[in-house]
Amino acid sequence: MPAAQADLVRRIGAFMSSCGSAVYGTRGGPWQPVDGQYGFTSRGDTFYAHLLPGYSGTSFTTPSIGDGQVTRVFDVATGAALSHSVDAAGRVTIVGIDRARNPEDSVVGVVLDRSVQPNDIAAGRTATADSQETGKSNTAAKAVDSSTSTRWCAADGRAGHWLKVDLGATKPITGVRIAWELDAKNYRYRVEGSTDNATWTSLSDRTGTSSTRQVQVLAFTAQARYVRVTVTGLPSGVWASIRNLEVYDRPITADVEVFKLVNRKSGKVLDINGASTADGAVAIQWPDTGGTNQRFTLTPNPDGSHRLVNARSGKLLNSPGGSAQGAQLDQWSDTDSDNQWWTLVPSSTDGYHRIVNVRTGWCVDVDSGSTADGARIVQCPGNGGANQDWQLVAV
Ligand SMILES: [Ca+2]
Repeated sequence: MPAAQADLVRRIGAFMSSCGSAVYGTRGGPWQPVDGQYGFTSRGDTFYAHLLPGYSGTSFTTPSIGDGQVTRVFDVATGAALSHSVDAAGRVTIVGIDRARNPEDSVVGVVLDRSVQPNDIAAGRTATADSQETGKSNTAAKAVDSSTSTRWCAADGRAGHWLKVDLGATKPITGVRIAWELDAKNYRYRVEGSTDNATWTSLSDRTGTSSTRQVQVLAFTAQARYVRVTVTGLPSGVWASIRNLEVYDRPITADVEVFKLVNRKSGKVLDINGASTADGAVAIQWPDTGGTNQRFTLTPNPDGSHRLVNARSGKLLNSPGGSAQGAQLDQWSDTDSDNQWWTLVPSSTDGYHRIVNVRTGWCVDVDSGSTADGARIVQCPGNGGANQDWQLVAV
């Protein structure tokens, strides 16, 4: 159980007698909690949404459950059924939640028609690669054998090599988990999908990542039979080598990396002002305090752009709808709109990116190149300035 989930559980007292089934024998997930607002646990075919005092209201919408179907939604304390609806993206909205009975943790149970925790649908399938280190038996098949003690490795240390798995049929897929051979190395890569092994669609572009995590989880939505990982960049002396390539057909435990966004000009980080959780709270720069209002996860979109999700509020970095050049950026609830989608474009300075809005094409910019605490984060056309260069630092 992740630390944030464990902390949530520790805060729970008397309610255990009525809601213990939502904690005992469960695991954290399938999604990341949002600080002080809500978290999730799951067991078997049921997941539990825990609404905390920092979350207001009697309705709640979950992240997407993929192609799972809801069979029942209930108040865990009473067992009473709750009304719900599921939108086209698979998000479940539950209404009429009793927040008064257990205000420290109001728990809702959602039963699916299948187990909540997904299976790795690449396991045991046919894997191939353009190159493999056969002399050491580091073949492509070793990447889909469900063992992290074995691995695929290319036959030389060059970039450009790829690994591909055939899932046997076209399926809805929701993400991959890649375990690289080595920890603390910056593997750069691209994940693509295909239904015919001929035409490929980008599912996640990590060609500019600065992450050095050994295990990386990428979430997306696609239909694919073939999934291919192409290694596009390697540190000196490191070879393209994957211990496991796992593919999922349902939402996966969002063991997603958390980043801070460091400005090249000021050295300060992108911050949601006042650690607010409200829609419309503005973005500023501030010295790194380690606060979760300065931390973001990146949720990939099908077009290769990302949503930047604030770790404190769960809301998205947002170009206010219809706003002009120079307008200040803010956070807003996810509206599934491209003014909340951002493309990471490698900067001319190695290790930095411009963060470009999909709707406007304007960049995330520290107003007037200020280095002051509290300077506004605005949107401006790209000009190559250091105040538009951001380093994504995994924390
Ligand atoms: Ca393996």
